[in-house]
Amino acid sequence: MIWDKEMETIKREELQKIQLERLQQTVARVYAKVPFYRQAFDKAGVRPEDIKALEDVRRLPFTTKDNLRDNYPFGMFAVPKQELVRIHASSGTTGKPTVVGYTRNDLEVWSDLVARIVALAGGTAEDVAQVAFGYGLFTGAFGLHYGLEKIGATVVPASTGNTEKQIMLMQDFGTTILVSTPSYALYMAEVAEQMGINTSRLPLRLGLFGSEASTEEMRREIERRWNIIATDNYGLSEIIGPGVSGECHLKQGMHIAEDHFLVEVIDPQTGEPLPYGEVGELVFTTLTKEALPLIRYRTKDLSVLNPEPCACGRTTVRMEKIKGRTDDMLIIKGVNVFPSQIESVLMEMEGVAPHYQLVVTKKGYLDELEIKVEVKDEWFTGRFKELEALEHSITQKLQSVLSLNAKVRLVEPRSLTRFEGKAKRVLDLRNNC
Ligand code: DLL
Repeated sequence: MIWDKEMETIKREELQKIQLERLQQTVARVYAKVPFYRQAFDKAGVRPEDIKALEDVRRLPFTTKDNLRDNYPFGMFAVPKQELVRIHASSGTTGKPTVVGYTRNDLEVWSDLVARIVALAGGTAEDVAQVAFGYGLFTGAFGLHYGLEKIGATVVPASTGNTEKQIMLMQDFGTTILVSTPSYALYMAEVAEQMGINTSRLPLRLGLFGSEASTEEMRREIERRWNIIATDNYGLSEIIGPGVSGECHLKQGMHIAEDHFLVEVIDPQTGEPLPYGEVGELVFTTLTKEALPLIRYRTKDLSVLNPEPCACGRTTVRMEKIKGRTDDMLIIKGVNVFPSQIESVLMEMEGVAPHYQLVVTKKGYLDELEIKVEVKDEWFTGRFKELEALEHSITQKLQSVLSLNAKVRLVEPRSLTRFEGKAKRVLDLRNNC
């Protein structure tokens, strides 16, 4: 089912007309209501009337997370506080979080966009959906919650943690959709297996996974462990939360809600726009947000856009799975590498469990990388020679595929930390060295 057929299958020229109209309105509104934008536009020498075509968006300055932080908590909002009906925040690892707000209309739009994501993946009113994202300031749980309700699914707001209980609820309530991060889905499968449950006998059929990067190899592993279809969806608090884009059942890229978000891909170094098909940083301009409209927000997420209409019938631009973040890239002995590339290599190796940790240290001026990899139960026989050979072949493979010179260390099954929310697989000790 296509949730909003008119918009999701719209002709490009018609879409662009709507986008331009909405862009002009947004630019005029932020110029009038948000002092930060008035100053930034004045400094860039651009006025709302200058936006005559969609390409003119390039004349506008970028917005960054730092801009939001500097205007903490409500300085970037375009409506008075009494018009806000919800506040969320994205968990900054250090310092103040990034605060985002919603008017009543923003919440309506948000739940509608998440309903699109659910329908895209194949969710229906018949489904029982267990939301295993943390309820709280994080946008994931509430975002999915209201979209699933809107479509008519039965929502189980399980939140994260208490994994054995999650599995019990899944069995007893007949959960058909699991909503979580990919890493938590994997951990849940492991716990279910330890509880002696045959996961393929459960009614679970579909995963709506997002909020963190995961590779195709990881998807296959989750699909195999749960015997489900695992779909990816993407979003970020600043733009709206989940609901920015999501995969359809064909799993050929995430359809972007372009009637609400204007997307660009830029060269992260120069800020120059890149054509379709090239990897770069995603930049979004909100087209309908009332409380927190953002102009050319730099996501730091790297992806590729594909404008080809999809076999599912939708015409919206698709973005490939996120390849990494500009601030995620490791430079190990002169070789640039993203954690996702390492994950892809590891997951292809026999004997390796889908749990790993990347430990980055500094020796002199050079960064060094140690990769801790869990061995599968059946491989952990204690025969030293075999383990040594496995370690060697992983090292070789990383060397040949990624030219990466890293130290591989095999560790016992179930010895690495498991994650209930976003996985933290990189341990950066460079400042401690
Ligand atoms: O993670 C929103 C969300 C919740 C999306 C639930 C999907 C499902 P933030 O906490 O603000 O918002 O984190 C946003 O998470 O810039 C990406 O780096 C990363 N991210 C989100 N979805 C994906 C995905 C939510 N599908 C940041 N693949 C973004 C890769 C993702 N990375």
